[in-house]
Amino acid sequence: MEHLSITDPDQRFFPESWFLKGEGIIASEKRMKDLTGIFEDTSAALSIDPEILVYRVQAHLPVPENTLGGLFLGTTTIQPGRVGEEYYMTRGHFHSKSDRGEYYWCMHGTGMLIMMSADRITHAEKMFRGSLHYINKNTAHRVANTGLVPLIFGACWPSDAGHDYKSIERTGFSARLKEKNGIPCLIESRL
Ligand code: M6P
Ligand code: ZN
Repeated sequence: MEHLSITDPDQRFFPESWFLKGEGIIASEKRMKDLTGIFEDTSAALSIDPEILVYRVQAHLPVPENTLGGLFLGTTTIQPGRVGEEYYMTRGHFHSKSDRGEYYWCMHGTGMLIMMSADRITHAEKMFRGSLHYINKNTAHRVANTGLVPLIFGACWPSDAGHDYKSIERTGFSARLKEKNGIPCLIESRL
């Protein structure tokens, strides 16, 4: 970068779709076949087309993973849908460096941010266009789309946080978000 130079940004987003474009942006998709074991109702999961798209993530990674002092930014779009009584949702994770926090904010649709502390206390925050969420360190986090349109949320997290999916694969969240009588409710997980 030259002294006194004025340049265009290397990245941008499109406010209508929150699509990210530019250098250093990666994209990934999770289809039903990638989410084996995430939903409680395994027979309902098996009855859904394995190629169905559940969510898509775009992220701007300006520095290598694990860099101390950098930030990553992502947008996640979760399709509307259910597997049995559970809503389409992200896998959910703790951070590998468990003392790193994260911000989420909702840009489109409605949903629920489900958070579980290290001592397995689970609660949820409602997500709607304009909702802002601070995820504390040592807290597992996942998002469910409870509405009928795609849920789009932004995320910003430290570049050295990492993703710990193993803990969730082993013991899950202590509660699941299920639709009961048309209303999203947190229900104690079966062991
Ligand atoms: C947000 C961020 C990402 C995460 C994504 C999907 O964009 O928290 O780090 O990868 O949501 O969540 P998960 O990886 O738990 O499926
Ligand atoms: Zn995270």
